[in-house]
Amino acid sequence: MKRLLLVLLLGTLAAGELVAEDGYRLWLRYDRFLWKKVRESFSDHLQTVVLQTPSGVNSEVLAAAEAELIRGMAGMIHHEPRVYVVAGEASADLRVDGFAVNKVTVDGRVGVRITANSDAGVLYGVFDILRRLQLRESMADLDYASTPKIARRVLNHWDDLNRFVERGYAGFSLWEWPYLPEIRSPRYQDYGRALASLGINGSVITSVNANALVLTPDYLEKVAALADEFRPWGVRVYLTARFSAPIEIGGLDTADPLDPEVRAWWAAKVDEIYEHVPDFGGFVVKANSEGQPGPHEYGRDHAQGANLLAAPLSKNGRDGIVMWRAFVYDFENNTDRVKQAYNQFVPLDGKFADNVLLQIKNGPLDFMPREAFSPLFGAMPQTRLMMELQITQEYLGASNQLAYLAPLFEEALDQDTFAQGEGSTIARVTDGSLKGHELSVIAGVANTGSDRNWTGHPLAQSNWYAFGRLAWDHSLSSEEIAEEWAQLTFGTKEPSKKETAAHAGIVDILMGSRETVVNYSMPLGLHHIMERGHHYGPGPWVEGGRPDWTAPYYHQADEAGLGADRVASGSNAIEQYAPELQALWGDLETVPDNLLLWFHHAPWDHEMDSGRLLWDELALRYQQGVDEADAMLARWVGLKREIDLERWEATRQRFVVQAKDAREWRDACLLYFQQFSKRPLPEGVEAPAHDLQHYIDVNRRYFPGHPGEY
Ligand code: BDP
Repeated sequence: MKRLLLVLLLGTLAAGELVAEDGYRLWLRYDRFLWKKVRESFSDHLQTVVLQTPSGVNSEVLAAAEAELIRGMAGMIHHEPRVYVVAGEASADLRVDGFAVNKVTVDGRVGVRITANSDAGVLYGVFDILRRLQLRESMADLDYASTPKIARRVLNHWDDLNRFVERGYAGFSLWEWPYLPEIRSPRYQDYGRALASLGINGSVITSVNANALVLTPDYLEKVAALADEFRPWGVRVYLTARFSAPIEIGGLDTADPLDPEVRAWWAAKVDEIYEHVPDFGGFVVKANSEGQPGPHEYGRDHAQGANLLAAPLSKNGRDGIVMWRAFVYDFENNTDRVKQAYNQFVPLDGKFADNVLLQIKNGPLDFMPREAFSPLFGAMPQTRLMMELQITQEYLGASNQLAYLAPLFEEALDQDTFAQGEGSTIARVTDGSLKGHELSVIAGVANTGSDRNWTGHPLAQSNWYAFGRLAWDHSLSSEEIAEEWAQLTFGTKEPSKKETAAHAGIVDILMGSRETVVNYSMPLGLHHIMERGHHYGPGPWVEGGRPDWTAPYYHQADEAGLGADRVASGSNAIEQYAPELQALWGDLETVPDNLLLWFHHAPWDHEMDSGRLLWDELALRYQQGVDEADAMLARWVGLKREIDLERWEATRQRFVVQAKDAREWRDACLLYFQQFSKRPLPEGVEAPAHDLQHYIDVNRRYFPGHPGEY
């Protein structure tokens, strides 16, 4: 009886820990370890912490580091170490933000020393130790160093000044513009802290579809307030620059980059920004793309446009940069859209100032579930190139569906361009090591918003986390990152066997999820067959208006076959890649299944690697996607007792939606393509629930992240 009571009591305690998690704390939960003995086994090794930087002065960044250290250790092991701030150089290998950790003994007290060449480096060292502690890694013999491979690791927020977030699926913008600069949400600190915990050191706080108003004096006061909030966390603020700002807010009648008055206007504007934000990071510019103004209006090219802004950003010892976006394609151009950026930019190689980077999306089209990489990464040897990834799930189910994106990011980073022989990966292009550039940048389009849990889907936090971890170290594997994240985000006070199994379950679910979305939405290299506008759900029939915003432009379905012809018989986009890749991808026999329909218009009876015909394979992939979505839901349901109720239920509901959406994709796409293939569904594929018209008639009207119709 006594034993039973004890079991019941322990059971209640354990269950109690599982309640009341709303996701706000992200991966920084710092819950106290349950057993005193375990706590002591850690605190014994952490009696002292020495923070060593060149200044040795307790700056606001070091104060944040120290406070975090205390918060984490007091939280987890109920112990406050003695903290010393001392002066001293670290090794040059650690560059600006890296840190080294080793054991020390001060006055007979054992502990650790974190050394870095900057205060931010120490801050990152603190977060690293706290992560290890959360993961219950031994603190006994710490002796390691970590240096980010990429110098600037930035989030891009597509946030408008009215707090609408373009392609945002987690509420409104975090920036409460109307209340700034005086009233400052406590969330700004939590945001900065989350970024610092990942080593993200920059935030572009305004949308690429820029509003010049943010550069007016009133708004610069507000920008300065946000910069002040983020500074203790080592996060610098960047803005988007609207190219026509000299006209819109400057009273000039031109924005011509070669006009002296325009140059003087930008120079004065940049001075004014630095008066407000002395560590301002620089600008992102979307020019001459999707209706945004740019240098082409004045017969000037992208380099002339970028250099106009680059000049004042590098004046007076400033280290501001311009991230000039390569996401450009013309309204009046009938060249295959995926070829256009390369055609526009390659002739400009060598013409950009040293503080300009070309910001290139991973693929040449637009953040599809899978794309071939942008050929620009293998071109332009004399230009600094950076990669832009999309963390928000514009084309992968918004925050209703799970698509753990680390495998996508990893695929993009590991892709070999062959620009300078084998091993010229995009990771090495982006981190500058291929061409020996010190200035390197990576950007991720944020998935954060005002939702209590930051990202809408509770598991979408993993994508923010994964971007940050890969930006710091692109050699980490997506699986390692998933394991860390699952433990940090769902671990309880005392990991049990059951809990470890639950985490393994979460990791499995995460790891398969991106490919699942590919399977039920755009398998085998299909792309851009989603609904118009909000981009959620199937739309292979979308026609009318600009051809390059329709679906048939990309899938080219006809009675002969399916897929975009991008070899010599078609647009020949393949010629923009290295010969090694042309040989591999240009041949219908050697192209991998997952890029088949990206490069080829393949006959319906084309024989696939599996031995099946294209049509059958396509149908079975769609079915596989549905089966996998069902399996994710079932697996998640099975984890109920191991996960706190709030996050479990919020996630479960989304998996139900995902399984339903997967069916809609499968049925809609197969019915649509069947009009061309005129073949029956192979065995194993469920019959569609409705006719094609039913799916065409679906009208979601309003969907988050897109203005929509009411
Ligand atoms: C597309 C989005 C659009 C963005 C554009 C961009 O649909 O909202 O403005 O990219 O990156 O993916 O500029």
